[in-house]
Amino acid sequence: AARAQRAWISLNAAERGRRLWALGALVRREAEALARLECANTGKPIRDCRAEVSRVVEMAEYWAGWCDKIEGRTIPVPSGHLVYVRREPHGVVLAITPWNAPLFTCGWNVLPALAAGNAVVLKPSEHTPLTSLAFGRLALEAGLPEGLVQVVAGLGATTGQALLAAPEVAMATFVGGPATGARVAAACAARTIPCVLELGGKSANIVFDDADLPVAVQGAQQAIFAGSGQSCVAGSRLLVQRRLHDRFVALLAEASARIRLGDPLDPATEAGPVCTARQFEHVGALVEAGRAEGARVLAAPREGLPAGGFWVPPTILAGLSNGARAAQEEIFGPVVAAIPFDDEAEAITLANATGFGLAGAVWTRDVGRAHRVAAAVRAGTFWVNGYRTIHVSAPFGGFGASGHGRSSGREALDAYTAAKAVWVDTAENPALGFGHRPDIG
Ligand code: TXE
Repeated sequence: AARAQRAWISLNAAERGRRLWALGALVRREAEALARLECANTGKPIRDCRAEVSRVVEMAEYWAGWCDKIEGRTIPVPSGHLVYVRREPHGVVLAITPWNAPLFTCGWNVLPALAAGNAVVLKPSEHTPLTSLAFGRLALEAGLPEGLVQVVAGLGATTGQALLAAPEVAMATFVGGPATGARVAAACAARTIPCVLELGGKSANIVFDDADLPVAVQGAQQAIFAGSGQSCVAGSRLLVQRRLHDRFVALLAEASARIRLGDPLDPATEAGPVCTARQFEHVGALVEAGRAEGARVLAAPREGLPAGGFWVPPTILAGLSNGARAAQEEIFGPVVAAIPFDDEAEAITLANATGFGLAGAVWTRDVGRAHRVAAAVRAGTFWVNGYRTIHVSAPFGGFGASGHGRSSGREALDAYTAAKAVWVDTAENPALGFGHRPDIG
């Protein structure tokens, strides 16, 4: 990887861009095969897999465009030196990705690192490595130097940790759960290398009683039940103004019962099973914790589901307090905690009463309130009258336990490069020797 990175950076920037663009074109050419592979490996509905593959093409095109636009700047220092800043790639970046959106997170993390001039070693989740391995082959076919993108499949505690300890790895990016994120950060700290962490969330989806009701109900459904809730930005805490709360929960339960669960390969399927046995048990345990803490459990009927499989019907935990375990821990399944609030101040307090800070949303027709709430909620992404839209061109990342650093948009280039200041002495008679220049700090 280190050798390939030197070959990569010695190409001119426009050529690097052309090759990333070519990689995107190959992903487009293989889109259907990649989508089917992703579907088989994750159990995600094929229509979601198709959409995610097309987002990876979009990422490749976006980052291809950045390759020849990573510019420096000059700084008017008092000593009269010419000081310019170069953005240097770190060298070899290690990307560790999760199972919930394997190819999407592969593109999301690998492509900006390459655009910034790095090589990438990718360690996909042991549960879902297949599309990442296919992506590695496409990278070769696109003309990226051999070794520039390396996909190392294996377990996190062994392969992941070994890669984190490799002296060539100069930076790491991680997407996954908070406990693993802390381990990755500790391994990076031990080697004093930087890392970008994208961890979980317990995002607040706040509905005021002046919201457009049918649209907000549909939005709340999308927010938590899309991808069977296995989404880092899932709107897993539904805060509803008290006057509207019971009606909203009833409408949401009714709408959720109509979500088509079934064979992920069927194009009509809207939600699949959860991905792994472990996740299935985790979701079940948290629903039970919610019940034990007094939640009214509203689950869509299970009839008609294929036999076997880790099926969890869309589930609402109503009447929980915000401090309950099921309202605080990331469930990462199709389970939402519905919590009432009285006024704007309380909505903001509840939204921020979590260690996480990944995303959130507000539904209201009051434009002033929308902006006030957007400013007050501690989250890396916030939606007004919408949910779930993210794009490679906008910064994405978290506050607090949701991680740090930004993995998309131009902000990602700061993470994937380090600034180097070059000082050029332009004085006519530069004083030589130690301590002769009072103007130098
Ligand atoms: O993910 P892990 P898990 C949350 C979700 C879930 C919980 C645990 O709530 O229930 O995390 O999921 C690698 N050193 N999210 O256990 O462990 C691992 O091989 C280095 C939210 O499946 O975080 C995989 O490639 N690497 C999240 C990656 O880390 C290690 C997405 C993620 O696995 C490692 C996934 C170690 N010691 C889970 N241990 C989101 N918010 O998007 C594991 N890995």
